[in-house]
Amino acid sequence: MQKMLSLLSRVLQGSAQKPVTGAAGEAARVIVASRSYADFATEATFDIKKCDVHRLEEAPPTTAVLTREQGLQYYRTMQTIRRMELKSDQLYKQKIIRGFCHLYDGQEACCVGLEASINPTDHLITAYRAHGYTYTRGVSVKEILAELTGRRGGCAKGKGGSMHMYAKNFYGGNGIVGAQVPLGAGIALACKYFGKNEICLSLYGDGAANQGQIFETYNMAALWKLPCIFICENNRYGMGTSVERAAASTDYYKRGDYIPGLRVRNLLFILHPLCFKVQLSKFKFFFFFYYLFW
Ligand SMILES: Cc1ncc(C[n+]2csc(CCOP(=O)(O)OP(=O)(O)O)c2C)c(N)n1
Ligand SMILES: [Mg+2]
Repeated sequence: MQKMLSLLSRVLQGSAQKPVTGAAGEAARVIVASRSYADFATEATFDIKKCDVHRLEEAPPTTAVLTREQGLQYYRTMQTIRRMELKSDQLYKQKIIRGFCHLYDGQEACCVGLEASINPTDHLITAYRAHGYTYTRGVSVKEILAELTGRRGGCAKGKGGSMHMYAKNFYGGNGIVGAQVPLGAGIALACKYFGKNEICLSLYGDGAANQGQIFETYNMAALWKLPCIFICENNRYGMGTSVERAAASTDYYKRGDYIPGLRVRNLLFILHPLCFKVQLSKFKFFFFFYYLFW
């Protein structure tokens, strides 16, 4: 990856300059090739689009500082997931992956940002588009691909496939749309019951957001003050039906009513762990995020 980045930077440098031929050109190429990471800035500040809030007094900060290490780590993780998903796509079409194969390409920033914002001891449960979270929760690409191709070395011994992957503090991979949301509240209840200072992230798609069990869960989570964060990953479609055709209100971040909510439009925000950490320590309970992907 480092080689790739330095190559990219060389390419960009080269294309920004006029082509130089002969000995001068050769010297220029040597100079460009000798650029190293040390030449780059150690951190960068990003502007973040203001988030819409519901029942929150203040919105998260509108700027974020990202160090080079953070940036490279996030980029590398997102690239790995993208490549893994594109390969899986190909393997599925070649019928080497059989059964289901629900890809996560395009939504990588979500799982990478969320993982950067929580502790490994925190808990996470998601719907059936689980490959990205399986990776960010610590399972190797090899084990994920082995699982997808039904091999013994897979993270569920090859018996779970695309929808049923698990890892430490990661509860899948759930094929029944919406069913993981109450399960997530149950995990949060266990955290509270055992007096652990941990939280559970409970993810679902826009296609699940109109289900009754989700509203029952909001109610119980708010009533019992569970350390649960509900996250609606809105990619605007559920089985090809657009959110406008499926939902009377697409303001998913307000759905919890008594639960504070936040609408996140800028994916760079997700790539900034500090924003989340500040927010988490401040509000802790019933956080409700909303992501958009376009
Ligand atoms: C209870 C239930 N009903 C229907 C389905 C069939 N189904 C599979 S995926 C899907 C749409 C899910 O959309 P969304 O939650 O937005 O997830 P996305 O595919 O966009 O990630 C449906 C209805 C199911 N798996 N479970
Ligand atoms: Mg969707």
